[in-house]
Amino acid sequence: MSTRCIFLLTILLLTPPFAVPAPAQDMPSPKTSPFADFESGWGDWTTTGDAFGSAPATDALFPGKIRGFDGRGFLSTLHPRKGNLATGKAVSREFLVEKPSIAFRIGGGNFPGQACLNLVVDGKVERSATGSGTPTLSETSWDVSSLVGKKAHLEILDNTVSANRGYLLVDDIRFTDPPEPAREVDWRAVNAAVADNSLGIDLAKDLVPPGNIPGESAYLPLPHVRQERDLCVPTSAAMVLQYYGEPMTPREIKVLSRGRDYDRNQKFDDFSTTWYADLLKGLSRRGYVWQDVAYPNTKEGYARSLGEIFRSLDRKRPVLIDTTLYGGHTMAVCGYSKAKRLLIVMDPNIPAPGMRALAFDVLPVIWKDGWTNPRIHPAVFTQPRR
Ligand SMILES: [Ca+2]
Ligand SMILES: [Ca+2]
Repeated sequence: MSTRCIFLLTILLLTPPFAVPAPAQDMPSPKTSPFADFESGWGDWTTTGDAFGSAPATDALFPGKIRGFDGRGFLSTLHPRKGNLATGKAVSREFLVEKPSIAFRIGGGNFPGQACLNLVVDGKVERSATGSGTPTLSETSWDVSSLVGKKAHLEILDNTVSANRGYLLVDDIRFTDPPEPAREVDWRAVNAAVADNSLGIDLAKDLVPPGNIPGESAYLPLPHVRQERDLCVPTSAAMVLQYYGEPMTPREIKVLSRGRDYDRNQKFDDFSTTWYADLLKGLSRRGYVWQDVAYPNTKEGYARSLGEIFRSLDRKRPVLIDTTLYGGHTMAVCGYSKAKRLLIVMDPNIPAPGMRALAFDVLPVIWKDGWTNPRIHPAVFTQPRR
């Protein structure tokens, strides 16, 4: 079990049973004014140095590697050829601080003062933020209530040439009132409730697997594999591949996702998180064409995603979903029942038989990319080797 899992279980043990929070789409959203989304050129921003192209970056920069931005465009100081060695500065127009909070998404290196987003008032840096050492942007905000009424500008600096994530990623800067609620608190409540089985049902005890009736219900008998540390993605994939008749271990799949072939004689110590893009690229080397899909975290997006999962299961094809369980967890969907209004999933982080049932009403609360982008429902649609 990972440190993250232990941390969340500690919270669970200390916490009374939760009421289930409302799905994200029903929560009141704070009043916000978008300031910079980097969707259409640089706009009012002035850029200097060699870190910036003629327009903000898109996923085409390093396909699948950078996650957590909003829309298509985002600011990146990671250069397509010079990489970490590029440096530069982007400066916004001046604005009046009118709302008590500035929210944004930020990622990249953790180099305070060297690679950072700064709020500058009267020539002085009043607030500053960095990435946390990962290529994923996450939600952050500043309380600027003490600066309301002042003129300010933002600057995004990269003076570092470090090989260890010497770059910064920024997107979706908003002025907001009141400060946005910390989303993580809701995730923990949901994680705890799911781990407590007040949302999930232990299928082995309570539920008879439904029959395969297209459009109504399905159940695919995936073998259960227990994960090591943070290997939930390769382990979920291993369960699906075993179901398809290709026994591959999670370690083999993890190494494949790193672009290498597994060698039993080499020491294995890579228990890091696996990105879907890397998984798909690795498995494609073995002839598997799996598809990574992100549905909008809206009522319409959720309805569409459920319909597509039903169709995939009707065709005997399991689906992987990324959830906020345990702080970020992938499981394999192997069944559904419209009559009982639930999906059946194989959870690699609980003992065999490892099945959970997730109610349709609860699923959208936990089916999110909790690390980088809670606005999407991420899924991988699998299929047998071609
Ligand atoms: Ca954007
Ligand atoms: Ca740099």
